[in-house]
Amino acid sequence: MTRSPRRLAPMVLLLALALTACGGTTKESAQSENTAPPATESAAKANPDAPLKQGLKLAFLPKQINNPYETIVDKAGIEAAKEFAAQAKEVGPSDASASSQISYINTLIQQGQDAILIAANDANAVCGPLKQAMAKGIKIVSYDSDAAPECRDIFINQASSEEVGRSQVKLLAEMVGHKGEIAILSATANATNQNTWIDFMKDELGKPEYKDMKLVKVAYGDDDDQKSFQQTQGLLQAYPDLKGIISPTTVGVSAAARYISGSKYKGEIVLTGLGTPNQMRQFVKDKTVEKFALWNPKDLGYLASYAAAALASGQITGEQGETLKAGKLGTRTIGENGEIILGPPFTFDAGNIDDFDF
Ligand code: RAM
Repeated sequence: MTRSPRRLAPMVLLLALALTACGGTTKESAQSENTAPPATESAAKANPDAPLKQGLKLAFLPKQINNPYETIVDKAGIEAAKEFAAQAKEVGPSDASASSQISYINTLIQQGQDAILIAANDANAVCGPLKQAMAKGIKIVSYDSDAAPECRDIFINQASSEEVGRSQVKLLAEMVGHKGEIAILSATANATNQNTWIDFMKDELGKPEYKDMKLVKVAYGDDDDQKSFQQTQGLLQAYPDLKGIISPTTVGVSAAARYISGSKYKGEIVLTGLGTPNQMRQFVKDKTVEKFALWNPKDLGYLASYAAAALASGQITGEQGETLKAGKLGTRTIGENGEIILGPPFTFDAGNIDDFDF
């Protein structure tokens, strides 16, 4: 890889620090509103000099296992765990639902994992079981899609949620000439990450420069390839004047591209979103898609793995201001609400897509 989104990391770190400096609700204050914080958490004190424990058991619980994006993230996290002699694995459902994740959390508690890393399908529905895990001393790292802050120790966010939401609108607006009806094809209706991004998209669309753009529909493909394909077809039939679609999910944007590339809408409708270069390459080459964005999913898994180990070893507790030593990614500071931001979204197009292989 010659041009990596990772190179932009220092900028994001600055952004994260700037956001931190703005203040707001800290994880500590969020927890104090909770009537029953886990006893293990309130007593914990960070010891930055503690060595990483050997033989830690880490379990990645993605939104669903048959999502190529989640596979890249988790595989990289499992690889990273070898650097500190931990045993890491991935378990999870084949559908992106919170109820399916709950039974996995219960099993992981019984197995006595040292940390559970979860991409939550619903911020609140997984909260009860996660709290039970925390009460047993299991560290909880949310990554990709956050759980409610009181149900995890730290959230490894792939990019600033605000930056993702606003930049997706800007990208589409440039390509449709700031005019016309647009739609969003999302993942599941309860996905924390997509819903946060969509809120920022709506806020961005409220600015005067987008007065001639109208969001007509938010559709949900549930991060299921077939459903996302059908939802794309449905959107184009229901809204004949539609000019653009944003699909902020790798599953959705690739399914939408596949539908459009084989339809009469190719060349008529602008599609952008968040996709992996390997899934989107053919649709950029055949000119179905001009530009889309993402970050480095391997780094997300890597950073989450180090965060889990640092928590389980007592180096950090997840409080704002603590620093995480994250191997080749260097040192990261925990921002407000117990969040670490990986890096900014990166835009892929025909000129750079062949530089990437993930
Ligand atoms: C899909 C999932 C994931 C999201 C990416 C961009 O793979 O919905 O949560 O972060 O897209």
